[in-house]
Amino acid sequence: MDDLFGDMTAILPKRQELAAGAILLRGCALPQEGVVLAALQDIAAAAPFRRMNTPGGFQMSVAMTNCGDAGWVTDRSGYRYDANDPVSGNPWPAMPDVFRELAMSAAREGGYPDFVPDACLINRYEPGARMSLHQDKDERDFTNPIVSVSLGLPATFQFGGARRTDPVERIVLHHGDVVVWGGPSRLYYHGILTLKDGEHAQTGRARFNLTFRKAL
Ligand code: MD3
Ligand code: FE
Repeated sequence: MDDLFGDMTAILPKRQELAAGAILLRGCALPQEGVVLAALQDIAAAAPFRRMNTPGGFQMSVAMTNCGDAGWVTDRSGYRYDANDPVSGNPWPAMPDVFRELAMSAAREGGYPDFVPDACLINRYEPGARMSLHQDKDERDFTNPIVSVSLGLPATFQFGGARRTDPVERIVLHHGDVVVWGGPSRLYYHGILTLKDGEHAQTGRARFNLTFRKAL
């Protein structure tokens, strides 16, 4: 029995609590990397990555697309979730089963067995791209966690607390890492430092981040 338990712990992903309610599952997405990246290509063919404009009139350095029942968009009029891609006017591509299953299994692992995402925001970082410190507050119900999946080049993730002025910590997120952001951490300020140049075997000169949300 001891041996069996020893073997099981060897295949279980390492988990680490980054902040109150934020669980890092290192390498959790690695078994699905191939199917996830293939599904991502199909989504990007139907709803190409684009650099959106902020209400303040800046163009984001991160390129984005979405899948699911709703997609996060920003333009001069503000931030919102929309059922349709504003570029094509078509509904966002459906969320692939492998995406939903990955997010739900990570959420369950993180203590959220009832999480069912309806939206997946997909970020593409090329070298030089960054995301400044912000909160995610455009969803209806903050009791639902957000599940984030990192793919490709590593990036330094920065997270603070519930106030913009709270001290920040940094952690490098690698290909296959998954973080479940629930509890108090759901409303913590966070961002991504400028992506360094590099080459990743699966994604080339890019990092992709999928964030699964219950938006509606
Ligand atoms: C903590 N994305 O899309 S993922 C975002 O790597 C976003 O692209 C970053 O911030 C990225 O909004 C960070 C980790 C993450 C995502 C959502 C969070 C951390 C979070 C929501 C609340 C608290
Ligand atoms: Fe965010």
